[in-house]
Amino acid sequence: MLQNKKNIEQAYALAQARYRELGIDTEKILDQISRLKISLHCWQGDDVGGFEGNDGLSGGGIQVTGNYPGKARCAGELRTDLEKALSLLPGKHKVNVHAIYAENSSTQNRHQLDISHFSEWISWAKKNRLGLDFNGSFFSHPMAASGFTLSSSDEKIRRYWINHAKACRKIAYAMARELEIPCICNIWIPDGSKDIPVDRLEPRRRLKNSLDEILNEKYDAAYLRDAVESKLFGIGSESYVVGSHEFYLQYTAGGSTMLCFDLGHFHPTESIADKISAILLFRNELLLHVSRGVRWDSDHVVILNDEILSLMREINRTDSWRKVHIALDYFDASINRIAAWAIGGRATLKASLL
Ligand code: RNT
Ligand code: ZN
Repeated sequence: MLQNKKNIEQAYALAQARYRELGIDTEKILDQISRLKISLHCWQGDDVGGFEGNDGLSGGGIQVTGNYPGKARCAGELRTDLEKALSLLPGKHKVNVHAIYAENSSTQNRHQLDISHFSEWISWAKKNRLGLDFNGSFFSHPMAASGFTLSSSDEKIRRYWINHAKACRKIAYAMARELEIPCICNIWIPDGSKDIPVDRLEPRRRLKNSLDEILNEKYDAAYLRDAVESKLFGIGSESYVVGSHEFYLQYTAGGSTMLCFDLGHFHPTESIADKISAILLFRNELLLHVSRGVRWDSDHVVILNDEILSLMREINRTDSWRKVHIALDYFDASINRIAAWAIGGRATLKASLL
């Protein structure tokens, strides 16, 4: 162990000298990187199941493959698993919680969630000096069975999800107040159709109206930051996605709601790295869901590949470390779930360092 440490230190000293010749101060960069916060997604630990007492993910165009032993069975277990994963990631980070990870809530009353259902998460975050981010859960629910939520033509369903989204923003704001660390509240909805729809316009109009109503409730932006996440297609929404890239690009233009780019949510040959400068020329912030799509939006564990390297390079070259929020979003249940967190987190940090 000691010898190993000595070897690492010697190798570092050599590298440091070589970098110095190129005018790069490695100590300064290590210091910068130690202050970088990534948001670790709680849902990798239990395959996006949550604790509402159902069997987990159904519908919504997201899928988890695998059945590796050791899936977290309750929030307490999930948090200790997260602690283990975080112990393998240098730095102080954030944890990204989904609404389905509520505790002590009567099953699936997502429109009635409040901060009391997340008090354990908050005190845990406080104890571990972590920030929290938050997400509405618009899937795996009877009210989402039709495949439409905020854009539903059924007013009862649309209203239910509007109330859910409002509750989520309130919770996210309270989390930020409690922790004194801003909380990003992200909205991703699965709405779309498998086959060619007759009407592409009205669902988008309803989504716009829903978002207007949800985001109209004003909170101090020093605490609550809102984000909306687009998608190209999902399983079951191949022909039409209501919340497409163009929709959200237009929806957020000129406003304070930020865009969320998930690396799996574009055409496989599209570069998210190339989008950074185009977006940040017009706005101050961007949320990334760092993921790895293999052939489709498969949500594989992030590894240190060209895509992630070019992404980080672009953040660096545009000097946007303070503007781009980095969150992880993948779910692989075919390998140890804690390893999946650690591998993806470390790859992301390593890419940033490089
Ligand atoms: C789905 C989106 C979304 C989810 C999480 C669970 O395609 O990427 O961000 O992965 O909210
Ligand atoms: Zn995502």
